Amino acid sequence: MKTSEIMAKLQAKHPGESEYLQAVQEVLESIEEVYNQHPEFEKARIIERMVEPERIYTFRVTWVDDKGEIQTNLAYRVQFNSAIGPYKGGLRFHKAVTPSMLKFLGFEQTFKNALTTLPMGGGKGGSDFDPVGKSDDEIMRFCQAFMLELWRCIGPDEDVPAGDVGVGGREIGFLDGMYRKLARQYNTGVLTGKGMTWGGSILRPEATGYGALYFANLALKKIGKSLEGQKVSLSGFGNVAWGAAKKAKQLGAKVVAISGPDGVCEIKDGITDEMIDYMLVMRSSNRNKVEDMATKFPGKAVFTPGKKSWCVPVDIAFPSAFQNELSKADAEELKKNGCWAVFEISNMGCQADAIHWMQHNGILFAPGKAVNAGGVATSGLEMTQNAEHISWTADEVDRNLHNIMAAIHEQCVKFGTQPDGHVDYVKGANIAGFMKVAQAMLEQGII
Ligand code: 2IT
Repeated sequence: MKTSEIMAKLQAKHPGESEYLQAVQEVLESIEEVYNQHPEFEKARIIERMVEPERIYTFRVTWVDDKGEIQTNLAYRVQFNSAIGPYKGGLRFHKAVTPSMLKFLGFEQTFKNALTTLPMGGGKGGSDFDPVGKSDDEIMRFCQAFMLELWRCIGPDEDVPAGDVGVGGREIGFLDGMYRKLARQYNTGVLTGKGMTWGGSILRPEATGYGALYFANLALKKIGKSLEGQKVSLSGFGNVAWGAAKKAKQLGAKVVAISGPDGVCEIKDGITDEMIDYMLVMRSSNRNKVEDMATKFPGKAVFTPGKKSWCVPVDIAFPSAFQNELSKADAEELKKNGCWAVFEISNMGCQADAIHWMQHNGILFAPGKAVNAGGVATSGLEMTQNAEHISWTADEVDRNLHNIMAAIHEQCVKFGTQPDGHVDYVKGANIAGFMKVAQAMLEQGII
């Protein structure tokens, strides 16, 4: 297998699908050498099969806005790979959603889910519905109309969606409510991220951020450091950044920046618990403006329009908002200001040349599919609790999450340790995830 040859064919077949092609390229580059040591993979054409989704549903969602006007959106569910379990992965509601974006996310999800140690295949879905400026009623009507189509494509042992950008607890509530009504199934666990009184797992809202900080702590421990006393920046102010801020603070780090599409908020003295709570209010307002933090906490949070978190001097940066949010120029600025580690919590948060640059310029870098896997792992734990008809305690969930993040870190070390002893976390995560999915596909024959 040659990455360049496979990529040339994919580019011709899927022109313009830039995010999808970027995600595939990153994985193929990492695994090429290992793949070529396994002629049985090549014989079964594993790569050619693995890079294409098993199935994509495309559907129209029509709903009525508060003015009584009829709106039409496009929606999708990409069922990427079921070799190791039912399709599992979030739903993204964002105006820029395209099949390319969901294919990249479904592809990444497949390897991420493999890393969690749990039996989950990869999937992703969503819509070009833009939640910004919508009322709660509009969000409910959209979610209901979306589920009217989606419900026939999913099932607790078939495909289990969850949240992603633009889909949090409120949206999962509306989606699950409609699913229950249509399917007449009330303990199905067909969605994860549910409310605590109706089948949700305690700590699922926090899990992506908590898991990321556990992972970072393990990677730092390996090089004789810790999070204690480090200055860190996050991007965005959504569910992921919220959980990361909470755990970073608990572990003794100082969060000095969060951001939004409108700019960055610098918090020189470190984020407080009140500010962390306020992130939730900001998200549920649907305004999508980080400036609101500065308005609420004048003098403590200072807003600069049009800037990203990466201009604030820190020790460690945690991209936690959206794909390709950190460019090579951002990486250079971070380094110039003293940053020495970047843990990607967003999916494909760093551009390809930024990753290459960081790896060659002494910045410790770990990719989203390892760092952010605690979210979907805890979704897996929610599925287990639903299947057992039981709710675990916070301690139990947290212990499991911690063990899973440690197992993911161990796999990265096993597959990513280089001859000079340093760990290439990109290679480690990609090879570990790939080997598991490839082996399963091989054993299941040509299907
Ligand atoms: O990117 C992700 O891993 C998620 N959005 C969470 C998926 C899930 O099924 O919990």
